[in-house]
Amino acid sequence: MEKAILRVEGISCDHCVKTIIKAAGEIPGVKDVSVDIKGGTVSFMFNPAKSPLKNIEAAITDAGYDVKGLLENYSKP
Ligand SMILES: [Cu+2]
Repeated sequence: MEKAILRVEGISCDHCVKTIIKAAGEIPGVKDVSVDIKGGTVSFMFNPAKSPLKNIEAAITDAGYDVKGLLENYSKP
């Protein structure tokens, strides 16, 4: 598994948080999605063999949010 933290713009309320957790959480190999409203970040664990990072970024974008960059990405067994 890998851990990633994305900087995402447009997160303003609990509804946004739920939307992002649902959108990212439905992707195969993704788990432990959490959203920091104040910090504007989305963090999660994912299995890159099942779903590459770009797919997760695309799901967040499709949900209506602006992925601005990758803050952290590292292996976490
Ligand atoms: Cu909202």
